[in-house]
This record gives sequence, C-alpha cells and structure tokens, in this order.
Amino acid sequence: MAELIIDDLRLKPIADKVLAGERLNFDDGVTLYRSPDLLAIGWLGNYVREKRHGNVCYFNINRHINPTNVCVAHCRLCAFGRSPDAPGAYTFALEEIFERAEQGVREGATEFHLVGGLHPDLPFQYFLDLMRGLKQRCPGVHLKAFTMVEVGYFSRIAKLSIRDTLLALKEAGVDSLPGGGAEIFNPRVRKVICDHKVSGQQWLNIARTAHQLGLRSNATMLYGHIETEEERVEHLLLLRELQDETHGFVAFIPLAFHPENTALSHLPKTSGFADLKNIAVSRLLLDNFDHIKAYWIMLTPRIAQIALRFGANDIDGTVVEEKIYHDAGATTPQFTPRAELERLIREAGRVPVERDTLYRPVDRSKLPPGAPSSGRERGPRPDVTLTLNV
Ligand code: V47
Repeated sequence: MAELIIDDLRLKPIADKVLAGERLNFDDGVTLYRSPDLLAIGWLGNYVREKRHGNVCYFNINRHINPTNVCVAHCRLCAFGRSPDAPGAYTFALEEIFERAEQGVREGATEFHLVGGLHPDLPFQYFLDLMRGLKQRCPGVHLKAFTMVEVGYFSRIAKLSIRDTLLALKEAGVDSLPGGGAEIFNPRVRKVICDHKVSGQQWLNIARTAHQLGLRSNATMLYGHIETEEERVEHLLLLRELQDETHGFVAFIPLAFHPENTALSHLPKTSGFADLKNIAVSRLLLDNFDHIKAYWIMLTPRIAQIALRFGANDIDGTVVEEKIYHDAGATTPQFTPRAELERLIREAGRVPVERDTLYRPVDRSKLPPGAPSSGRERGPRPDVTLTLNV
C-alpha cells in the first residue's frame, strides 16, 4: 500500500488510531468531516476496507419493486410519495408485482428489494399476501422488504406491537429489511425533513426488535440537506452502538440527498467531494459494520467506482427499475447490466464477486436448473405499466 500523506495535521492522531485498530470517537468523526484533506481520509478508509475485504468488491443481481407511491407522510425530503388522487399516483395489483418478480427471476435476480409509500387504505394483509405470493412463486429469491418506517406504520394500522408485526412479516416470507428511512436521527433535522415519520429512537428500536427476531437489516444515513457534521456523527455512532448490541446490521449505505422535485429543492446537490468523504468517514467510524455500500444509482457509476478506493466494498446491484431517486432528479440509468458492474469494479483494481443479500458468494453453476447462468445479460424488457389507482 502506498504511503499515507497527511496535509491536515489535525488528522495525524486519528490516523494513528486507525492504524492501531483503535475505535474513533465523536470528536474524531467531527474532525474528519471538517477536514478538507480528502485524500488522507480516503487513504484511511481504503486501508480499513482492504484490511477487511482485500481486493474483493461485491455486487448483486437484484430488482427493486415499489408496490405503491401513495403516501400519507409527505416528507419534505421526498419526491416519490403522492396523495392518493395526485397525478402519477399508483398502486400495483398483486398480480402486477408477481409478474415483475417472475421477470426478475428470469433475469437471474437473487434479491427483491421492496419498499413503498405509507398507503392510507391498503390493509396490512395486502403486504402479507404480497410476501406469501412472492415466496410461493419465487422461492429462491431473498425478500429484502419494508423499512423500519413501514414496519412502524403497519404496526399502527394493524394495531399490533412492533414485535408481532415483524413476526407476521417474517412468517409471510420477509428475509431481511432494507436500511431506508433512517435519514438523520436527530429530532431537529427530522422535524424539518420528515416530520411525520417514526422518530430516530423508534427507527432504532424497530431495528433492534427485528435483529432480536433473527431478521437482519441494512442501515442508511441521508446526508447533504440541513444536517450538521455533529448530527451526522451522532447518527453514525447511534448505529455503531446498536450494532455492538445486536450485530444485526449487514451493510451501511450513505445516501446523498437529491433535492429536485422535493420541498427542499432550493438546496444544492451534494458534491463528489462530499459523497466520497461520507463513504470514507462511515467506513472509519462504523468499525463493527462489515460492508459499506456505494449505491451507484445515487452516487452515479463514476463516483461509485472511485468510492471503491475510498472505503466502499460493494456497488449494489442491477436494480432494473428505480423510482425514489429518479423522481428526485437522478440522471443515472435505472439499470446497469452485470457486465458493466463487473467492468467498473475491475477498472478500479478490484475483483468482482457476485453476492446474495447476506454477502454469500453466488455460484451460478449451483443454482437450480433453468436459472440463468450468469445473471441478466440483456436490458430490461419495456416496462409493464399496468397500474391500479385505488
Ligand atoms: O429511505 C428519499 C432516501 C431511501 C430522497 O438497504 C432520498 O440495501 C435522496 O434506503 N434524495 C430509500 N434520498 C433508498 C434506500 C436504499 C437504497 C439502496 C439500497 C438499500 C439497502 C436501501 O432513499 C429513503 C430515503 O432515505 N430518499 N428521497 C431524495 N429526494
């Protein structure tokens, strides 16, 4: 590994700790965020990344499915949610989702990532039927479904405890939970960007309960809006504390705020500098998380590729259909074929490894007969736009 060159001398004691394998504290996190010495911070993030994962970079063959964009929360950060009668509001009938899922299986997907709006009229049963139907039709595919925010909402509408809501979801087929809805835990920030969502404490409690029930999850942080450096560090350390307790988090994904078409559209987009800094600082602070994901949809493939040398060891998957970021002005494609993900990874000097949701390598020669030999090679079929407005 090349030599570490530090321009910002405030980083020296932090570098010493990282090289000695010592845990960083709150003040270290704030210093890292305030320092302009991105190359030194990236070097340290990469050091930790290579110690854990060597040259390997993971990707997966997945498909995102958003059952509905109808949402009662009306978060200022969001461009995806709609009122039931607003133009563009949609809710898929279960059969439409099954059709998309079966297409995903034909394309070699090992994971469905399912998240959606907080719908005022869909009963909890719709989501249980959705999970059961998917498991029945696509038994080999991992269902990573419903954020802590959706679980909190289901528990309210079904009048069940969080524990019973999670147990019902697990029994219906949910295998793990995605990391969304965490945003920034601090109440000052939540009041502005997502005032009707579960609180930060509730998000953490739902994650804790899920982990206790054997459901693993991811975690995210939405940066680049009104949060301070201290609030970011506080968020990361709360995740680290819960991870010490449960070891239930699989991967952490820093998410860059996209302001277009949101109530915060006056805010600037994040810079490449901030995106890479967030990858590296999260790698350094989250010493008990195995995986840091550079989600190419949000970062762009260009920045995600560089992130593979700043602390990230995963570039996410093929995705196929993405609405949350594209409604908020993302200019990335919605689908990147396997070969292109592998090319991006190799060009960054890493070795691409296809993984499943829990980071077990996927051996396509061992998949059941009829499964695609190498995941999807061709682009998605033109979209099916059968929608049901309820
Ligand atoms: O929870 C919403 C964020 C999240 C905007 O777990 C926005 O593997 C930026 O959580 N600008 C959903 N961000 C995405 C997500 C995710 C993505 C990929 C992988 C995984 C995983 C999880 O997107 C939301 C919210 O934090 N979001 N609106 C916006 N305008």
